[in-house]
Amino acid sequence: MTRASISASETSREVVLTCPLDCPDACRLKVRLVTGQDGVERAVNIGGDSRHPITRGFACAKTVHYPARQYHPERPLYPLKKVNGEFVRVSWEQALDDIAVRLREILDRYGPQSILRYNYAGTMGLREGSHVHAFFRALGAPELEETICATAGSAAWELGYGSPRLGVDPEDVPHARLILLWGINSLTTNSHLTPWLTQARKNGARIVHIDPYRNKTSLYADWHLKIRPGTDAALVLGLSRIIIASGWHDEAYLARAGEDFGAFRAECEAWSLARTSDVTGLSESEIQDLARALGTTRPTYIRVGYGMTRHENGGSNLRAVTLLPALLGDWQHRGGGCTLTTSGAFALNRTRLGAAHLIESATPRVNMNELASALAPERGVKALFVYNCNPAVVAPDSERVRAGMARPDMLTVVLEQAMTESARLADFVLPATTFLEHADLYTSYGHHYLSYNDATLPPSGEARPNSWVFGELGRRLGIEEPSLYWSMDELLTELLATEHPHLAGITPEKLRREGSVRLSLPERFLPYANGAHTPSGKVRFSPVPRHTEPRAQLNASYPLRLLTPPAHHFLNSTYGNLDQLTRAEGGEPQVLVHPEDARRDRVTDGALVQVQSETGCITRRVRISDAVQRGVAVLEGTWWGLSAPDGKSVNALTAETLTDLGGGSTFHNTRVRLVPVDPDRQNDLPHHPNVQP
Ligand SMILES: Nc1nc2c(c(=O)[nH]1)N[C@H]1C(S)=C(S)[C@@H](COP(=O)(O)OP(=O)(O)OC[C@H]3O[C@@H](n4cnc5c(=O)[nH]c(N)nc54)[C@H](O)[C@@H]3O)O[C@H]1N2
Ligand SMILES: Nc1nc2c(c(=O)[nH]1)N[C@H]1C(S)=C(S)[C@@H](COP(=O)(O)OP(=O)(O)OC[C@H]3O[C@@H](n4cnc5c(=O)[nH]c(N)nc54)[C@H](O)[C@@H]3O)O[C@H]1N2
Ligand code: SF4
Ligand SMILES: [Mo]
Repeated sequence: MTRASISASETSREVVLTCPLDCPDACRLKVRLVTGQDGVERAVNIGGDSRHPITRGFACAKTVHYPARQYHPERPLYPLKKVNGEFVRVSWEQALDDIAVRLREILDRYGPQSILRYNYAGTMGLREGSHVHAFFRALGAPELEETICATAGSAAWELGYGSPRLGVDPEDVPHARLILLWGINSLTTNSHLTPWLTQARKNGARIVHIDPYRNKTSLYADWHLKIRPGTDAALVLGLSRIIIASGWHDEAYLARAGEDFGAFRAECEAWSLARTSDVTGLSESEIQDLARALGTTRPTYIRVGYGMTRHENGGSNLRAVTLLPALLGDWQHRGGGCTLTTSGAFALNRTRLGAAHLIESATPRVNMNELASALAPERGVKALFVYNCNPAVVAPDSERVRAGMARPDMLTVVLEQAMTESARLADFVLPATTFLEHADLYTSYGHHYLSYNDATLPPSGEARPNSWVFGELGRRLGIEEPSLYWSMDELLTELLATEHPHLAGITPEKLRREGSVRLSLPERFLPYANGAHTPSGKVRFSPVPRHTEPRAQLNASYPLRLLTPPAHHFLNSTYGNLDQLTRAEGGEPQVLVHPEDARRDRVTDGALVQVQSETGCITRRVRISDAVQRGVAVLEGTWWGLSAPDGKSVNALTAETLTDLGGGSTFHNTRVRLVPVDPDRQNDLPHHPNVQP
């Protein structure tokens, strides 16, 4: 239904709500709601709020399609129970009673360590995303270490700067005169930074993109440096050697606010221009030009992404980059410095969020990147609860994850808004409400506005918020922990119960009234102008970041490094079931290969190939392109396996290998080879309904 087709008997209104998705922008969305002749109100149109300083009137290419997701014909609207391999509709009473009985048996026989939650940031809402963990913590279930995305970056940042992790205010970016977009495809993954970058460029800034392949951000930037994957620390050390030798570093800042700079300076000595060029794949003149630009342009703003951390040594690589603004003193200038995340500025009182106060040092822990192994029968997990997450697609070693979820002796419960491949593997699918249907509080990791959404639409079908489901299960199991049953109001009051200056004047009433409220930051927010939050109060250069080659080196058997970065039209696997968005991404997942690699491996443009790694094998169509460099293949997007020729996720190839810091994921670490699929055998591949003809 479009606006023009609203007839006289229909009424419409507009609300402004925060986008709940895992994206730094946390946009304020203008949602047009129309009440049809059937009396049911529906969201028909989504755009950006023009009054919001960050959203600036546009939603991204993905979320304008949210109504199609909300009303997707396959959205689960009733509880489903798998009986003899088929889903049958059951009542909530029956689903919850059955699950509670099974849980009681499992608890009595195997104890709480046999019950695992698996969740991530399908919603960024603090209630439906984080607070619901209270159920598992009250049971004493294992703690899930939420490492799939950000912990390598967090650990790297905290080594240098301590906690909380603070970043440059995006609204200050127009003051920068040199901008490095380093290991981030920001036009895709942080699109509401773009207007600030463009403003800076109008003010005279030069924009550089440092990324192994050419994507939207490289085309937007003034200069693209096609760095070899996993070599960012080498580049930083090589640049720093030139900067220090030229006297471009800020000695006064380093003396006042730096710790152990001498050790860093000594490490740089080993990085001659020739060696840096050899390791990074950049030319000597590229490195020299970048060093000069960095050394002589103040303020310099560096936007780093989590992307570059997804390598074996990704923590050290990111850490090296984040030290540059301390070397150059950029933190003292408005618009200068580095942003990994702005999330640390949201100084909420999180002590009892998700009943975190119940976690004990003896509580067993499961690193979420190691789900495939955690679900092996001998590990003793008997019940798996998945919410806000799609592990059958997004977790490493996804074929083994799928096998674990499907174990006949495993109770697998999936709370979902979409009939994902994870949901299809479940014993129970519990229909979840969307952000249009439940209230929540949202922080951001790309700006400094805290926002609140009311529940706007009634739930579709019998969908229920995650918080309702875990409250109902808690009652059935006799859980007495009060925080599990908190209302939105109670949680809001708790989270805002702090004297922290960033939250001064922010009350539940103000949030309700205004929807989105800027944190009470100082007029000039220069978080590390005088040091950091380490024990010494200084930016720590030791342990010195070093360059290390990955253990899994390329060789004749595995000549390509596979990168699997985000797609422009999906948000992780969210939106991967909408035809209009899979079409915009080319209809099916494709592997980008450099012409010379294609020639060597005898693969042709448009042909199907097997992509083989040490973990698994998938079938994909080849796109030959010089957007990638030699020795690197790129598969954009965590597509639904259902959209691929073989039904598998790209993560059938990726391994549980953890990063050097923070136990993070290594999605860009995989070495692969390509094996052409015999054209005569291409028709033998199983047919999958999502593949576009
Ligand atoms: N459209 C869209 N937006 C998204 C997402 C999405 O799926 N789609 N996902 C959201 C989520 S969950 C996150 S965590 C964020 C960030 O999501 P990330 O996956 O961290 O993506 P980026 O930060 O953009 O970084 C990806 C870029 O890093 C590059 N890269 C890979 N290895 C290296 C390396 O060794 N060195 C350097 N310099 N670069 C490297 C890749 O080529 C790619 O261009 O984006 C969020 N926004
Ligand atoms: N190969 C490869 N794999 C990757 C990445 C990569 O770059 N390459 N990126 C990684 C990164 S950075 C991340 S963050 C993870 C993300 O992985 P996930 O956190 O799994 O993110 P999504 O794939 O978007 O799936 C989120 C699911 O949550 C559901 N959901 C949303 N809101 C709610 C709600 O309120 N209630 C319930 N019950 N469900 C809800 C959505 O319908 C959706 O199916 O993937 C990782 N996987
Ligand atoms: S996904 Fe990101 S860019 Fe798109 S509307 Fe949501 S917050 Fe904004
Ligand atoms: Mo992420």
